[in-house]
Amino acid sequence: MDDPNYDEFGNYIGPELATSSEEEESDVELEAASRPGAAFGEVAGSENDEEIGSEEDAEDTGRGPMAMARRVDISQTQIVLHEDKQYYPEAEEVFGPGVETIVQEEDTQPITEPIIAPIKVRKFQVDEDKDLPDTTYTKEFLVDLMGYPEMVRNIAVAGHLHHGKTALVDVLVASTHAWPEWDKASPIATPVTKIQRPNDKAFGYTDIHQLERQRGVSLKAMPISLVAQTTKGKSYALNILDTPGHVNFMDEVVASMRMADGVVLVVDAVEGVMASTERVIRAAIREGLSLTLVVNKVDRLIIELKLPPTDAYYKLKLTIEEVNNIIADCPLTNAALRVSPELGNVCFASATFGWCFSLESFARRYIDTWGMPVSPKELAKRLWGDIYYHTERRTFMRKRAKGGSEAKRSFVHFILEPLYKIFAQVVGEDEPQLRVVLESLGVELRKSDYALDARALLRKALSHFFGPPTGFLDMCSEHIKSPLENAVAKTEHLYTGQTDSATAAAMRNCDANGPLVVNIGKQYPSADGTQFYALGRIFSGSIKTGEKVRVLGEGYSPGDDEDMALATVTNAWIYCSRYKIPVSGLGAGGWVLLGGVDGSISKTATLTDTRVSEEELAIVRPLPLPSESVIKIAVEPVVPTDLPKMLSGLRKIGKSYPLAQTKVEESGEHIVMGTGELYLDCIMHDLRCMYAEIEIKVADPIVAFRETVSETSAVKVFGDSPNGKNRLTIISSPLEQGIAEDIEFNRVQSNWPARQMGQFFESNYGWDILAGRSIWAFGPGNDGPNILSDDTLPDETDKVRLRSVRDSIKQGFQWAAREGPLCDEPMRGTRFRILGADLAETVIHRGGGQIIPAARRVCYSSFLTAEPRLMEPINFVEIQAPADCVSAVYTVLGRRRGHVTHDAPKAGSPMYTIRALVPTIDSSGFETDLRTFTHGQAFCQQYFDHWQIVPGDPLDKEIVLRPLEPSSGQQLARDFMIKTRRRKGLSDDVSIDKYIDDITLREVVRDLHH
Ligand SMILES: Nc1nc2c(ncn2[C@@H]2O[C@H](COP(=O)(O)OP(=O)(O)O)[C@@H](O)[C@H]2O)c(=O)[nH]1
Ligand SMILES: [Mg+2]
Repeated sequence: MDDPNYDEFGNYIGPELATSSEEEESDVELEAASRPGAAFGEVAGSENDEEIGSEEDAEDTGRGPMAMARRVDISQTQIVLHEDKQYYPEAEEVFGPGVETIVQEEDTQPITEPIIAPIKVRKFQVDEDKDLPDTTYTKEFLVDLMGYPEMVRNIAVAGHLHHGKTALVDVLVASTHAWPEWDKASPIATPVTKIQRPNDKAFGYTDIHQLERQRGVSLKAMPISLVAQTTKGKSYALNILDTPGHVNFMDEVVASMRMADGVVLVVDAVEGVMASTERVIRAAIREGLSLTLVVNKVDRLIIELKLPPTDAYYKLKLTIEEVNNIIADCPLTNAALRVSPELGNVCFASATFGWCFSLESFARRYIDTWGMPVSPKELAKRLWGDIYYHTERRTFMRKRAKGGSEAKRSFVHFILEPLYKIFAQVVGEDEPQLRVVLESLGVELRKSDYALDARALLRKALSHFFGPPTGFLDMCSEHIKSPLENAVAKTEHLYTGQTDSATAAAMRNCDANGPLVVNIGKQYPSADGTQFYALGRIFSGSIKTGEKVRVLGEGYSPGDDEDMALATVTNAWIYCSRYKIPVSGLGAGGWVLLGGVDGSISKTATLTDTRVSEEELAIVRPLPLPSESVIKIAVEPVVPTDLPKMLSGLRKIGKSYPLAQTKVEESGEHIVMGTGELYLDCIMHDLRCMYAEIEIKVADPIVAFRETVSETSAVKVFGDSPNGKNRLTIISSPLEQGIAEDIEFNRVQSNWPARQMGQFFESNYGWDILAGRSIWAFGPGNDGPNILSDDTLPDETDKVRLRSVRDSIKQGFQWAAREGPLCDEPMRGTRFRILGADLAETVIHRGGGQIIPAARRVCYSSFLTAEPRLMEPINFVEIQAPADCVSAVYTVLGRRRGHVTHDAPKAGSPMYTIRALVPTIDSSGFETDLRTFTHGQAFCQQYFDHWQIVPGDPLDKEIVLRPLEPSSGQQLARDFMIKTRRRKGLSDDVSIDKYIDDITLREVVRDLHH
């Protein structure tokens, strides 16, 4: 600080500097000189007053004369008004006419956003909406036929994965729809032909979703309606839902069965009955539907396994018997239900070769060709079972004649041998001989057909030989009830309203003039994924476009009309997967696709019209979907501001996937729950590409847990209400095995009268009759697998007072059961018994605000004193593998805490079937692992089976968990609990003090866990 002009702080203290006006002047000068305009003497003039000023300044400084001279040089000397002056050319002059120019301010738009966005093609499905395809019937005929419920059949085609359901539907479509290259029209179909089915022309008419096409597997239940004829030439309108076979998509099957009157079960002749087949049978019987069977892929017995005809018969018979065994095993079966070819409810098919026949339709061919003097029914009866045909005597016999090789089993003689011959001839003979043979069978092919490769030629020859699948129609028309016949059963099974109301009566009569009741069972997105349409079954009345309807959601009940909305039906169609036939209205019995009503629907809904009076309003039961969504993933948008988009996407996912559930965890995580890896994968695809169109982060999959107790509470636990005037004593104990399932499957219901409840528990579980009668509630919800009962003694407790707070205690219990104390997961299989209640005298002191939290806390504390345990979901796994891979399968299972329950060769096939149980938490990636270990030779299907207690005490503080090391054995429970708590943002350990006030009691509980 030597400079005398500045003080020690660096402030200027020297003499005064030049004045501020001088400063300004010099600044302006500089500016004027540096601007190019100024140098050119401002031909273009100046932009504002200040600049005019600067020009004058410039003149003053002596550069003026030159500038003046230039200005004079300009030829345009006429005066142009300031506002008319054109300084710059217009965009049009530069770029020519017809070019749009956009002026953008710099830096106001993110660089990631294009100024002109490219046109997006939003198309996720194949459709032919432009013009309806040609069909063998007129569309009007189909619509007319829908008006006669007795001529309609509503069918769900179901079965195991890849057993040929879609291919079977293709056969029906191919016989009624114009065949021309279906798939050429669709832009997203091209990859399929490469991946799948290179030479046989099975298209997957009902597989329209982008993912279905790419992966060659059905993921959604897709409907198609068509008209087809029986062997006798009678026309029926078929509404068919082609369901997915993958176990993860059981929800779609259940939703389809809800809409249908009967199930066509498709079983692969080689693989036989598999895990999904069994589940389908059980679900169909639970829903009370008729069951018919199609044994598909019969060609594999001939071509792949090369079984001799007699053995092929045994294999087919075995498959049918397997189905019958499961039917017989189902609890609700009426003993009469059996599938067998001679009864007419079994068809044989080879969908890729385009045929499907029943015994009767085959018999008719014989009769028509050779003019046999019997009725097809009579002949058909003799074509199955231990009936033999003596070729020389030409008679049917019950027993094979001794030593006579002339007598052959009739099925083998009349059906299998000719079939084998056609296969052999087509594959083995040259064109001239083959032509003779085929023409003798009435099959005339074009010359070009003979040039096709063997498979294609076989398909042509066989589909010509068998003709349209009339046998299938016979089966459906005879063995599946029409909506009219089934209306009573369906109404009783599903309708929650008064059975004696006019609405219920109309539903039972399938009355097209009655009040409107439509059950929306599924929703379908439009091809661009922006809207949803609702597919429903019309129980009674007629739906018309333009009509106003009430939409009752699943949450609707007569006392609670929050879940009710009004909507107008904007469109009605008959839905055929790839195209929609618009209709102005449709009557009871059939299915209809509606536009404009889906706004308030999340999963299913009931539509009624205003003619149904307020008192009669009731819903059709929601889908009976058991708690199968046990795998969870947490999702989060990469860009946090995209959250609203993701939320609206998640809402759409909920509509499109019947079992998908989404919820927000306390920590703010968005959780999506699904049944398995494929299911969640499809959800994420749809969410990312179709519905939200944003990038989404996904956390590793985790599973849901349940909390339960393993002992009776060690002490009688009591708890006081916040005001200290009420004291509740509750103890908890585990429920007997099976009760939780009974409650969940509604085999016992909370609204039953006490007497019935008592009887149920007495006869099924040996409870004291009073214990059953004193049950107050199930929870959480009305069918939660926990029980609250009142076991107080009248001479100890004031029962009247206790009854007055019953609802509050129930609420406290429900709350506790929904969010257990271990890690906020629901409780399961726990019984809470109220042993004592010391309640305040005045009503005001025992209000909900006092009792609910008290009840909840006592539930928790009694729970914690009863050796609480964690339960985890266990998957059932079915693995198909060749014999030499079996040991590898064991290895993979062993690494994932799995154990084998069944291991046996599959009769009549080279494969082994291994069934095992694997904890769901260890099941992610199992399939990939299995494939790697067996070089892709093993296939597995897995689904949630049951809940099982995790070994170890979750509250044992002595267990030390080491980070990054897998826990095992008795440590697991604690490991799972702590990790779940951390994820949910809870404190690391369960604090017992939070739930128990009494200090001595706390000590007791602490001791318990040491
Ligand atoms: N050999 C043979 N293969 C078939 C037959 N029907 C279907 N397939 C094949 O089985 C696979 C699965 O068929 P798909 O209809 O998609 O099965 P879905 O899962 O039941 O719908 C496809 O590759 C079909 O080509 C059949 O009758 N014979
Ligand atoms: Mg399919």
